Amino acid sequence: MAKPTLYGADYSVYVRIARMALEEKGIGYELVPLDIFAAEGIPAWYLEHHPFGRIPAFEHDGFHLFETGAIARYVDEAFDGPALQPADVRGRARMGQIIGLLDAYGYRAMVWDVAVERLEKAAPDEALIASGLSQAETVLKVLTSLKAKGPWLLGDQLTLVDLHAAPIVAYFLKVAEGRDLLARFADIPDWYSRIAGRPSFTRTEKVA
Ligand SMILES: N[C@@H](CCC(=O)N[C@@H](CS)C(=O)NCC(=O)O)C(=O)O
Repeated sequence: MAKPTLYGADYSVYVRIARMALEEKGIGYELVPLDIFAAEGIPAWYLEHHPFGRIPAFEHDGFHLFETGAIARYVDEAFDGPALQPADVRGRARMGQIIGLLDAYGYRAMVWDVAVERLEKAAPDEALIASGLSQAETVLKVLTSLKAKGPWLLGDQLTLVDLHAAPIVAYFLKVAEGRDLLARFADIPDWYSRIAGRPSFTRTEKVA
């Protein structure tokens, strides 16, 4: 089968989620660099791949996709390798629920409102950070309550949920407020250490 292509940058949380899925499946892929924040703007050709101008976008054998959740599911189903989705209906429903809540309530609060605001701004907006932390606390509470018994978020099987959550949490942990908050949730730090030890995680770390 032809090698898939992923368009994106190594600093991106969502690109990393897609890359982790490819790595866990053991699939060779080409990462075409696309800096969404480049001073010269988003190249016009890229809008053919992603009309909303986000990263990543994906292509395999003439099949084009964007939206990381869809890319990761395609990668799991189109290629050989360990299954990254639960076999049972309720497990898959839980997977969809957690990925959905991370996208809707976790990413912006944890990555942008807390981590990027604290790390990148000369005069961080403390009210934004506080509201981001409050939302992050709810996300972590819910993750803790939905986490199944076992090493991974859905139990004994490593799934796309772990791969979706890890890059978001990793970004949040770049700042002290993120580390302090996470430490208050018994199971999640252990889960994080486990996923952070996977080659799919270390191989997709941003090179400084
Ligand atoms: N819903 C999209 C979100 C992708 C996304 O927001 N990517 C970020 C990088 S991590 C991005 O492209 N940001 C550019 C921007 O916000 O303009 C997905 O699931 O792929």
